[in-house]
Amino acid sequence: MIWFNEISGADPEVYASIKRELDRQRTGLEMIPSENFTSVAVMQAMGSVLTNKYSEGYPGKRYYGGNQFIDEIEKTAIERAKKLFDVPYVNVQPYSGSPANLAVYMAICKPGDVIMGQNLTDGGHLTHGGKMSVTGQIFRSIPYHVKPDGYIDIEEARKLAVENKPKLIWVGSTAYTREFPFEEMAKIADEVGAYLAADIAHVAGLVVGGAHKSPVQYVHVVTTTTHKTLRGPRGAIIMVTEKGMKKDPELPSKIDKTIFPGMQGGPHDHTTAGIAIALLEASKPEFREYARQIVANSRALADSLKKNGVRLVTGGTDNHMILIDLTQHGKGKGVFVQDALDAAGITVNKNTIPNEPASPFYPSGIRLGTPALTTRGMKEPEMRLIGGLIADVINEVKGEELPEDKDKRNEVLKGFKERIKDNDKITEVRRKVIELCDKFPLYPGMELADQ
Ligand code: DSN
Repeated sequence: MIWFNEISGADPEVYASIKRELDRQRTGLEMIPSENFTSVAVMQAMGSVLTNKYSEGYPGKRYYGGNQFIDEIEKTAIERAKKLFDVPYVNVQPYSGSPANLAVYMAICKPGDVIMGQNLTDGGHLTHGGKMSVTGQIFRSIPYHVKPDGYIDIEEARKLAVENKPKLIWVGSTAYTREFPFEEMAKIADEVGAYLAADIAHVAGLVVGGAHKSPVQYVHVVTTTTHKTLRGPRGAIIMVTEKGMKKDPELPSKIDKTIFPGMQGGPHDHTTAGIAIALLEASKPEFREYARQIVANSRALADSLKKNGVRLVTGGTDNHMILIDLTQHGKGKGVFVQDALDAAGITVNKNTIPNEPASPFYPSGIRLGTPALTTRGMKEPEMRLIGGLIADVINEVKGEELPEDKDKRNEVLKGFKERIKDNDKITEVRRKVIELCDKFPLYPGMELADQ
């Protein structure tokens, strides 16, 4: 069956790009830990007539007419999320993770209030009070850090909380490879009377699949994106727990009002349908097996990298993610390794590491993970092979140096990108990557038209 054939006729230029992107996804190893491959059912919901509708408001309370079927879909998504995460209140309308988190702030805090979150270069997310984010500008952000071993410094977090009396504390982050300490952070939040919000965007699929502890009994609010380990469309959910309801019974209505009319207009109903489908998929026994395999793959990959001489932050992983520390080869090497892996068809992202010796733009780490490869059906033997390939690429480029001078730096990086494409080792790894990908076809029935 020819897919997206209408686009081919209507806009050959965009069609050609979609085709090239599908080919890139099929012939490469997608290892950005926040990415995944949705089911075709989720994708079809995203391309359905639901994209045509406006439905400001909530089920039964819409501003526009014609929303009877949109109401059905949104109620289904809400009920499924309540059941799957075991929470009494859910809002499925946030456009994505950043607006979801901002809505939590606006429902709970006033500008100038003290908030706490994991420091950005220690793995925290921009929206947890990062200085470049409005959340670090509207609120007085006190970041907590990780210890030299890479684990969250609970003692420091407690001390900072006692000293600064935050209104809101975030637990959960974007580049942390160990279980989130929900229970320990709850003790701190309860001690100082703060709200505790868990951002489980990265591990939501592991939580519902039983492969990561759930935050629900410990925190007041939970946010998550829906497109990472949860494997749905790009969107987000905000939840209030029983503990949150007890702290403030008005919290659900405050969050609803903050999302609409406070921050957003009409919800993206096609996304809501995709979220509903993804939640149904995530409630199946196969999804539990998927979640278990993501972590098993991550551990196998971590072991293989270590055996091949690669150093990891915290020395390993409890979840879907691994953070490579490249500082044994010098500082700021992440950009070279990312570009070389890209040329070999292995997609990862450069990332800061705790105590980053370089800069967030030219960091010294690589963040990678296994959710998308696990969706493709890869298991431990493939992870062992991939660990070796990544180590080969790192060894090939570890001697590259980043000049201090900005202009020289751009020139060197441009030259490197060109040069690395023809490197024999990279070409050999690229060939092996294609061979491996051929054994695990992605969207096998999805043919695109010749142009
Ligand atoms: N961009 C997401 C990630 O990659 O973790 C977070 O916003």
